[in-house]
Amino acid sequence: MAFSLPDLPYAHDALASQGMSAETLEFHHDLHHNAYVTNGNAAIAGTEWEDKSLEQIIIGTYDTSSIAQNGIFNNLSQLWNHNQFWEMMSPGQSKLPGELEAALTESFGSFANFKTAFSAAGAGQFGSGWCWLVRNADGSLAVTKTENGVNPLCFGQTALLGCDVWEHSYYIDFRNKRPGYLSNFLDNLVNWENVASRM
Ligand code: MN3
Repeated sequence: MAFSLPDLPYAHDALASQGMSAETLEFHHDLHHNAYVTNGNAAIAGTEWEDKSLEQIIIGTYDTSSIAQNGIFNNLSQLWNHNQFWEMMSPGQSKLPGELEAALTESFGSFANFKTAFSAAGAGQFGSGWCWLVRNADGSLAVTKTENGVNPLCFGQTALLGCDVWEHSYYIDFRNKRPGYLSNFLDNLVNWENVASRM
């Protein structure tokens, strides 16, 4: 079964007043995300992975011995990552649910400390990748960063929040200012109710 490109959960210009332009979403969703769909489907055609779920393919093809990974993993992990990413943002200011604020305060000392740690992870990822808020198998929360398309599924973690720090995610709106993109993401774009729903 071939994978398909999900529609954005909002209009292309819905986040423009919050720092993510229609042009960014046209490139990022319609071109970059779509390329992962096309290339991922081509990579699994005729292989043992053809009828597997996205999650099974990601976990099954992740190579712990290689930073470069392989074409199946790279494209389909990025497909999954972007499927999550659009859902993790929302038009309009999102309210931080009390249960999530309490969990973040317990794990990081305060909501502000969590944001500092998350931004530092994203800014500190050398080259392309992602930063994450994850829930570990033991229930604890952590901030992590991963290279290229690697994601929390590879480590048995649940992705609560992820931010794409590939240049294609911020170069149109923030040029080379990745830290500014990250702080804007946390302050204006995150759908905190979606994050809480993943707990
Ligand atoms: Mn991307």
